[in-house]
Amino acid sequence: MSRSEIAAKPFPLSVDLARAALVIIDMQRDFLEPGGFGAALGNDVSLLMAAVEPCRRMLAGARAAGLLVIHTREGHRPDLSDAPRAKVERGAPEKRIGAPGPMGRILIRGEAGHDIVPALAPLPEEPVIDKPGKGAFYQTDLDLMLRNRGIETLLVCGVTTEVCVHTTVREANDRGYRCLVLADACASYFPEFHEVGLRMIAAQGGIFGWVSTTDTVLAALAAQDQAA
Ligand code: TIU
Repeated sequence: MSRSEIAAKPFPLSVDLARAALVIIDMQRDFLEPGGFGAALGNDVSLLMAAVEPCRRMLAGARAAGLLVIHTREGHRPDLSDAPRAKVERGAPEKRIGAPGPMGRILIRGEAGHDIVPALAPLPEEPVIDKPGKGAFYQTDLDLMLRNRGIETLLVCGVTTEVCVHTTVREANDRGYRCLVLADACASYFPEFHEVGLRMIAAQGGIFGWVSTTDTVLAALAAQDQAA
């Protein structure tokens, strides 16, 4: 497979698509749907729904091009043994991790709210990384999985831009992966944090990575398909 030049900020990124993976961060019902954790924290969850369609298009394009697709979910064991007290003991007790909510216990594995939204449901062969933290590398086997596949570049999308997407991109950058963040396929409860979060990634010559769009990356994937 040949290399593709993908237009991005702060400069075009040359990507070997055979060594690229799509990583979709935490597109879970708890964050996106009314009644979940995000809503319990007082957020307007409709802001996050804007990322679903771009993620769906990116997912379809990545699948068609044969890219490795990895999904992540933030959540904890039902006994909360993997949840630091410092993370759990925040906010009103009835809205904390593990508390009962309309979609089951908030951010608990196996509960309906912990699931990925139906539009982005993983296929059986697509790895799902269950992570106890904001970053997808912390206490998971993501790095091992990527190295076993020879992955060099991560196409990253999901929610929220400045929390789990940012933390994951920073972790990946320190581990030597090139991260291309798909701006329109990420979202935040705070539009200004989304904007500034993306600017922070591409600033200083791409201090954490590159920022592009779903359409730009889909066009690169399609061009590569035609060349093949
Ligand atoms: N996935 C993720 O970003 N987890 C969060 O808790 N995000 C918030 O913005 N709260």
